[in-house]
Amino acid sequence: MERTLILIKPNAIQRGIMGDIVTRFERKGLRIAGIKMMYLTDEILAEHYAHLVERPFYPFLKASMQAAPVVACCLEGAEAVETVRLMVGVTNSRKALPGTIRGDFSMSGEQNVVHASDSVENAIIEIKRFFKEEELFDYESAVTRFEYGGEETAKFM
Ligand code: IDP
Ligand code: MG
Repeated sequence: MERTLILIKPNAIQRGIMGDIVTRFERKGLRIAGIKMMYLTDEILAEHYAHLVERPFYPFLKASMQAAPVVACCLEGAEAVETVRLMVGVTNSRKALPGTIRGDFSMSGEQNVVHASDSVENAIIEIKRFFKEEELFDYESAVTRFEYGGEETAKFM
């Protein structure tokens, strides 16, 4: 099954909506393979946002990502990367559709509550960046057969 990486950002931790965000993914039927709280170092942030380090807003982004711990979460499900990106919504929360996490919980393009991997290749890299092998759990979900149809089980599991 496909895995993706979520970071619940410091702004969400401060605002006390961490549980609401985790609940959305649980309700959707994504299995939590790993979850932990951590501070982001300069090094891990520069690696994670390598595509943005030269941008003028990077110092603001860096400060906002180090203002409190983040909660890193590895989610698993059929086509999890694409599904989670759809649930999260577009980068600028003001443009994110109602019903998405950013659309429902944020007014900001920077303080946009959550990070989600943007491709299957990046998800693999990002999961390795934030989790050790022993921090990811392969337990059996008791309700998988009620969450997916037979055809999907054959295709994705
Ligand atoms: P994404 O989080 O939707 O994948 P990216 O372009 O990868 O968007 O940007 C990473 C993060 O950098 C965003 O979630 C947001 O917090 C911040 N960011 C992106 N563009 C801007 C901007 O133009 N101004 C301020 N912050 C930005
Ligand atoms: Mg991104």
